[in-house]
Amino acid sequence: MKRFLILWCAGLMFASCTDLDLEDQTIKLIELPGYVAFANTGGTITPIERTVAETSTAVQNLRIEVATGTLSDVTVTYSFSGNAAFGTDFTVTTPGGTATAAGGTIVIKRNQTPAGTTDFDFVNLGIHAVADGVDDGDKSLTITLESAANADGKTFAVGRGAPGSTIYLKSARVIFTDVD
Ligand SMILES: [Ca+2]
Ligand SMILES: [Ca+2]
Repeated sequence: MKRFLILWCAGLMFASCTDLDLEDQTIKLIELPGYVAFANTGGTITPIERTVAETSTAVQNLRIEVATGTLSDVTVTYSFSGNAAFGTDFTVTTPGGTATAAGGTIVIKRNQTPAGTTDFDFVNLGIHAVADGVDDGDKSLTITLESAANADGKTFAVGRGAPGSTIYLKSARVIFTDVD
């Protein structure tokens, strides 16, 4: 009987020692309220604006970031507007996402943290100018962040600012100057 009791106690200790599931111990992992926005590196202008010759081969990388970081990948939905035509005046690189003439999606992977920071996760939306050989005038493209949610179902505000006040860094504008 004594041996049985010792074994029973040992079993109980084993069970409690291996119960390291944080949720069961009423410790909940939650994410801080966050937002997804364009990074405004080195400037104060909002919306971000870039001007590029339509013959330029330099990729315009527009950084989209989650300033608070994220516990899972964030899918960001964006739209295009303006008179620059997708495929004719520009193309885009959207890691993990899609692109059509109306816009698409791009994915901010978890743990894409720039050097010197601790919480940021980000992705670059690459804008490529297209040389068309046609006198078509300057063209304007506005990329607007529409919504964002991570793989855990958490939604993020788009743009920076309190609801009801000015929302910053929700859109970016690229001007393609005609060279023909
Ligand atoms: Ca053009
Ligand atoms: Ca042209």
